[in-house]
Amino acid sequence: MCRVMSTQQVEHVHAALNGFRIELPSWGFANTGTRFGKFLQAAAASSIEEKFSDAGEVHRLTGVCPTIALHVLWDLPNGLADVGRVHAMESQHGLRSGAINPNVFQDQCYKYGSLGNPDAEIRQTALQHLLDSVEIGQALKSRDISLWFADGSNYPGTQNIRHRKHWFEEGLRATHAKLDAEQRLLVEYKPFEPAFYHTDIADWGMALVLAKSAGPKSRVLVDTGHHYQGQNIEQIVAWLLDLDMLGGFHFNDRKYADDDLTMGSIDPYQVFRIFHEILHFEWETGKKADIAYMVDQSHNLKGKIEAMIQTVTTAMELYAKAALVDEKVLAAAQKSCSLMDAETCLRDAFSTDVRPMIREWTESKGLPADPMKAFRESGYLERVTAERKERNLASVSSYA
Ligand code: RM4
Ligand code: MN
Ligand code: MN
Repeated sequence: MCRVMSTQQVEHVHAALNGFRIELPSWGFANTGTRFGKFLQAAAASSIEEKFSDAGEVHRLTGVCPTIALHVLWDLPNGLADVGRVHAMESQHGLRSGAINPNVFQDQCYKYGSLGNPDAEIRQTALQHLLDSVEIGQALKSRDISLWFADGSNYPGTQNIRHRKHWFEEGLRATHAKLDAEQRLLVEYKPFEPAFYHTDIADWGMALVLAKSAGPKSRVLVDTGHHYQGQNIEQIVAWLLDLDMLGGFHFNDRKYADDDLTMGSIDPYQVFRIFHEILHFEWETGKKADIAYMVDQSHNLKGKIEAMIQTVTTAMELYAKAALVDEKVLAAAQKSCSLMDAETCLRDAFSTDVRPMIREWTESKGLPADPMKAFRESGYLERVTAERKERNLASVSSYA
């Protein structure tokens, strides 16, 4: 049986938290909605300055999110010309730029796709944006270019799936060729939405094939919301780890589709199982898995900064629980097929209340023991609400 909460295990949790970082998405602080409309929040960030400020606040309170992922079109609409401003914000808010997310899904020209578009000129436009994004990444010294494509089709027979695959291979190879030695290309997959018949990069197998063909600095990005119901995500994680092809995560939770709910809100055991596969791999191989943990959420109803603080706290708790798994006992139980003992080993760790250990850890770092409470007492929300209210509530939002 597993024993939890020994001094050694507490130390193990603290060591795990020392190495734990999670990246916040700039777009998680902005007004976003469903396809039926947006409910506007008075305190939402509507400029990159405000997104940096909000993310800086979350990092100040939690200590584990020093980077902010940027979406090129939304955050650097002038491309490279905006890099100077971003540098200034980095030092002002004590953050660094994280993954650079190109946007080849929003402009009108991408109606029938970007890299997979049958029109060579549009493919070239998309490629140019990806190459510009690589340059932005270099200028910001950000490591990852994180690629998500909306490409696909809505009706059977309307597109040549194989041609589109070849165009993706070409485009990704050309993008990879522009990376410098420090950069990586992360390829994200998603089975549906906005395309509802076929999506060009629909699952981890397709992402893996494309990442492999693009070049050695490519890896697969797993967005936890981008799977069919019931799919075993931790098995995908285990395979990608074994292949040295797991580049990062977009964490969020869902009940039905790509719901972008806060991490662990629906199924915390799922996140725990993912972290467990990673920590078990590290224990067994003695290697540190080189994975970018990122949040990709859309907070329509929850207060955006509070949702982010809650997410970071949840991530730390689930990571700490996974660090409590007694790897040795588990490995022995797996080997002898002692099913009850193996499963109990996981469940003991998952059931442990790690909050006191995390509080100890945060206090030892000079961070607030309860970041949500500290946020509510800081007056930050009242201040930004007053500053941003007028502009936010004046923006219109409708479905049709
Ligand atoms: C997609 C995908 C991408 C994200 C966009 C906004 O569904 O998850 O990672 O950048 O949404
Ligand atoms: Mn994503
Ligand atoms: Mn998504």
